[in-house]
Amino acid sequence: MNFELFKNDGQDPLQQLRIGPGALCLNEFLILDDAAIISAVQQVTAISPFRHLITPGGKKMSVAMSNCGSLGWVSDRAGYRYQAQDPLTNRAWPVMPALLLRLAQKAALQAGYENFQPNVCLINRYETGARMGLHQDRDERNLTAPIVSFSLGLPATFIWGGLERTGKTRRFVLKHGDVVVWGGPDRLRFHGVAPLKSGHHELTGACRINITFRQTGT
Ligand code: MD6
Ligand code: FE
Repeated sequence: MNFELFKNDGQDPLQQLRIGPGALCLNEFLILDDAAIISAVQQVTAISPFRHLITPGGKKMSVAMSNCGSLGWVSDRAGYRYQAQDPLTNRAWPVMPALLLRLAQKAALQAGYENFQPNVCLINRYETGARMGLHQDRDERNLTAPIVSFSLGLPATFIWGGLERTGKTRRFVLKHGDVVVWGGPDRLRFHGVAPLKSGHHELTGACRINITFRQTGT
């Protein structure tokens, strides 16, 4: 598969990179709202702080996570799941900021997914060396809805695999302001993130923030 880079049209300077039949990377889609997004993330993590979850196998994840929305993704010795309460605070996750919801819906629509109603917003913070191993996102009940993924701060190398763990992988860089939307035939692709290289970004400092929006039941 070749990644096809094309311009939207003469009026819209947005670059779009098609990475699969159901997957599109919208370059710099968030650039005008970047500072407001980071401040929305700070409002969420003031209530539900970033923490390093433990995998079912007992390892501490290198990526720090938080959530907002009616459900949040968590991991511990008992497994991966979505739950309505933050296990750190024993309270509901913070409400999803309206700006984040609006931008996620706009990106989904741009990629051809109508009526995206995310109720989960998982926020990942990568510091130098943090990585995410090859995985599928299959803890969601509703696999017909796409996932919308925002990248902010330091760039990261995204590893984009096939429908089987052993499939061929490709790599591309996700930069500040980029959005990836994927669903349909690409929804269960294996993917991961290579260890973050050290650097400094004027908005996020030494880290990368990734925000994924999902629509799921419990
Ligand atoms: C990341 N993203 O970009 C990790 N999963 O830091 C994911 O694991 C991911 O970007 C499902 C859909 C989109 C994603
Ligand atoms: Fe994922």
